[in-house]
Amino acid sequence: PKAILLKDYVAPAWWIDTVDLSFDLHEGETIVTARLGIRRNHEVPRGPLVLDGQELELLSVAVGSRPLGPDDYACTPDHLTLNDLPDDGAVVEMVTRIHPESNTALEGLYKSSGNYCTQCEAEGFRKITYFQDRPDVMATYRVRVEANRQAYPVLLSNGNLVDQGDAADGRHWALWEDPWPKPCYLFALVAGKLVHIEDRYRTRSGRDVALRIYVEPGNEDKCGHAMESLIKSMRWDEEAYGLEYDLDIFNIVAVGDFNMGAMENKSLNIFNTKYILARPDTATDTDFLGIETVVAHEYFHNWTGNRVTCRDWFQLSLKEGLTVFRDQQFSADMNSAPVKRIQDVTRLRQVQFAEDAGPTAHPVRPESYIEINNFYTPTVYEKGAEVLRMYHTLLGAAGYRRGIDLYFARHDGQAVTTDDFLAAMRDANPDRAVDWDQFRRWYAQAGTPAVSGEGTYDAPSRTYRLTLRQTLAPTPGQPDKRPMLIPVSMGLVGPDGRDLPLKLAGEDEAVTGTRVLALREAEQDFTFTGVAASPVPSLFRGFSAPVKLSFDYTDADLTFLMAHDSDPFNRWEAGQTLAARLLLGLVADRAAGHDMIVPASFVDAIGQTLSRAGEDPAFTALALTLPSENYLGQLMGVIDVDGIHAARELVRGTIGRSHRASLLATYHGNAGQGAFSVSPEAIGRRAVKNAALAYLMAAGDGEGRALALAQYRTATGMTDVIAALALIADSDMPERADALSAFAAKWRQEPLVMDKWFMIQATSARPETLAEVRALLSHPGFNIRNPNKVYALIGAFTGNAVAFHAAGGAGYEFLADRVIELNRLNPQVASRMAKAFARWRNYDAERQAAAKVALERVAHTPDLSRDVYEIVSRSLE
Ligand code: BAL
Ligand code: ZN
Repeated sequence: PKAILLKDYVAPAWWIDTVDLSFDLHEGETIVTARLGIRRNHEVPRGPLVLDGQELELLSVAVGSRPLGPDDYACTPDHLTLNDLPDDGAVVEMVTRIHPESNTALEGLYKSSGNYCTQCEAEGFRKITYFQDRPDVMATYRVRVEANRQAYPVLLSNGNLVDQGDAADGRHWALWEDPWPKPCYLFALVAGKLVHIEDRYRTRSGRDVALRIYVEPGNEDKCGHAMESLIKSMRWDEEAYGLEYDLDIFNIVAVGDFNMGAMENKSLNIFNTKYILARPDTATDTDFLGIETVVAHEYFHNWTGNRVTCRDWFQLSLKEGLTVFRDQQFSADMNSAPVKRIQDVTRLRQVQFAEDAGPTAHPVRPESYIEINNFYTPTVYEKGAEVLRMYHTLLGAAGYRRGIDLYFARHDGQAVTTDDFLAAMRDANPDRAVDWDQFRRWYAQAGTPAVSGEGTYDAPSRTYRLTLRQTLAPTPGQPDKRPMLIPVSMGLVGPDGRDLPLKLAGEDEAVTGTRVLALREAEQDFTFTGVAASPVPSLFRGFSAPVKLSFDYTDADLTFLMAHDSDPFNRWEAGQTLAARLLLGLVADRAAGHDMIVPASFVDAIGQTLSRAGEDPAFTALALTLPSENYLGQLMGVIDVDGIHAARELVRGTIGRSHRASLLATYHGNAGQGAFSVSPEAIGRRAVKNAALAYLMAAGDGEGRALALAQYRTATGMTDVIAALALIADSDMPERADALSAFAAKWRQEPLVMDKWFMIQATSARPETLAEVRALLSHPGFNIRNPNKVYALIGAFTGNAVAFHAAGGAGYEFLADRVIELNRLNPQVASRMAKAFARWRNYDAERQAAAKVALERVAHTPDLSRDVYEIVSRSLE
C-alpha cells in the first residue's frame, strides 16, 4: 500500500456544488442514483473528473441527458474517471448497486439490528456512490430515501424534511434537503423501525429547534440524560462561544453497531448506543458523564468541523483537537473543573504519552498516512486539545475568544488548515509577543517534550532562580527536534503554604498567585526577585503543557505541595509523583532481590488525604488512586510487568490494613445518599466510597468483602453494582461465580450492561483471566462483529497490564488470532486492537520475542487490510 503525503495536496480539478441522491432500499440490494452538479476549478490545470468508489457495481453513467458507453469512461476497483467534460459544468448521473446487508466493516451504508445507517467519515462515502471523497469538496445535498413502510417507518437524512409520500408495493419515501454546503463525510442516512423522544430548544436569536433522539423500541426511557445534555450544550455554545444552531431540526440516532463513539453528520448525528442510553440502574456515573461529553462534542462540531471543515485529512486535528477542547471546557463548567482536568490528564498520559513513545508516534498534524482511519488517535484528539488549551493559556480567555471569532469571520463555509487557524489566533492578537513559528511546532513535531529543572534560593539577595531544560526525543521519521514553546503556568509557594508574589528580574510589578512563563530555549533561567523566603515551586499548574516534568523535588516538597498548593491539579499531581517514585523504588528493590517495604511516611500521607475526604469527595477519590500499572510501565526503560503489579498490590494492601478504620468510616459516611442523582456531589461520594471499598478489598478485609457483597446484592444504581462486582470478580471469594452468573442472567437482554460484565472479567488480574476471556468469546452475549463487544472483551484485555503481558506470550498469541479474524470483518476495529502491540519493544527479551512472533504472524496474513498493515508494519520497523 502507498502512503499519502501532506506535501502532495492539490486542489481538485472539479468542484461538486450540488448532490442529488436517491436511495432505493430493498432487501439484498440498494440502488443509489447520484446526480452531481460539477463545475471546473479554473485555479488548477485542466484534468479529468476522477471519482473515488469502492465495492460499487456501476449500472449506468450519463452526462446531462447523454448516456455514456463503456468507452467513454474508465472504471477501476477504486476510481471512475470521466474525460472531456464541458468547461462550463454539467450534471453527471450515475446509478450503482450496493449491499448494505453484507457490510461488516460498518463503513458506508450498513445495517445494525435490521436498521439501515451510515458512517462516512473518513472515506466511507465512496462505498455509497462514486464521488470526489475528500473534505474540500463541499456541496448542498438533496436526498430521497425509499423503502418498505412497515419495515422502515422512519426515513432520515441531513437537513430539513421537504416532502414525503407513499410509493407502490407498500413502500414510502422521504425527501430531505440540507441547505448548508458540506463535505461528503458529513452525509448521513437512517432507515428503520425506530421510536423517538422529542424536546425543543429556542436559540438566543429566537429560532425554535425540534430536538429528537431516535432509538430502538424499548429504549425510550434511557434517552433523557442525552436530551438534557444536548440542551445544555446548545446553551453553553451560545454563552461561551457565541455560536448558535443553524437549522430547525436536530436529530440523533443511536445504533448498537458503530465503530466510533459517535458521528457529527450535519443535523443527523449518529451515535453508538453507549453514548446515548442511560438509566441509573443500567449506566454508571462514568457513562452518564461520557454521554454528556460526547453529545456536546458532536453538537459542537456543527461549527467546529461542519461550518468550517478540514481541507484534507492531515488537518483532522483542526476540528477534533478544537472540539475536544470545547467539550472539555463544557464538562468542566457542568461539573468540577479540577476533577475533569485530572481525569483528562490521566487519560492523556495513559494513552497519548504511550502513543508518542512508540512506533506509531505522529505529529498532531501528520505528514503521511496509509489509512486515514488509523489517525483518529489520542494524538490528533487529546494532544490536539492540549494545543488548543495552550493557545488559551498564552492568549488568555479574551484573546483566545478574539481568535475564535476571527477564525469564523474568515472561514465560515470553507475547508481550511491548522495554519489558517493559527493565523486567525495570531492576527486577532497582534499585541501578544508569541513566537507563532515556534508555537507551530506543536503541530509538526511528534513526541512528548521532557522538561527537567531545579531551583536555587539565595537568601541574602532574596532571589530564586528557576532553571528549566527541555528535550524532545527522536520519533519515527523525525530524528532531530527543535525546542518547543512551552507555557509554564506556575507559582512559588512560601513556607506558610501561600503563593508568593512573582516578579521576574527587570519587572516593576509583582503578580500574585499564578503566572505563565514561556519556556522557549533548550535551557532557560527565570530569576525571581523580592522572594521573602525559600519557596517550593509549583510548575505546570493545571497541566499547562503536555510534557513530562522531572524536577528535583524532595519527598518533603511533594508532601508539602500535596497539602498546600493553591492549584488543585498540582495538589493531586504532587501525590501522584510521590506515589510513582515510591512504587518504582519498590519495583527496583524487588528486582534486586530485596524485600519491598512501604515507607510509613507515604502511608501517613494517604491517611491525611483520607481524613479530608469530607471536604471534596470526588477529588479525594482521585487523590487516593495510585498511578496505574500501565502508566508506571511508561516510566520504566524495560517494563517489569510482575514487579509493578506486586509493588502496587503491596501498597494497596498496606493502605487497606493501615487505614482500616478510616476507610470503613469513609465508606459508611458516603453510602446511602437518598434519591439517586448524577450531580457532581453525588458522583463524588460514590467515587470515594468505592475507592475506600477497593482498599479494604485489597487488604483482603473480611468486613470489606461482606460490604462488597452486600453492595452488589442491594445497590440499585449501576455504579455501585458494577464497582462491587468488579472487586468480587477480581478476588478469590467463593461467591464470585454465582455473582457473575446472576448478573448475566439479569442483564442478558441489555447489550451495554453486558459489555460491563465482559469488561470486568477481562480486566481482572487473576491468573485465570486469559482462559476466561477465551471462553467468553463463545458466550451467547458476545459477537465479534459488534465493535462494543470487541472493545469490552478483547480491548479491555489488552489494557490488562499483567494478564495481556503475562510471561510466555499467550496473551499476544490470543490477540494475534483476534486481529487476524477481525481483519476480514472489520479492518478499523482490527487495527485498533493491533495497536496494543505497539510498545512491545519496551518489555523484556522473552516477551519481545513472543510479541514479535505474534506480530509477524499478523503481518503475513493474506489479504491484510491497509489499516492493519500500517500498524503492524510500523510496529515491526
Ligand atoms: N468525527 C468522528 C467522531 C468525532 O470525533 O466526533
Ligand atoms: Zn470529533
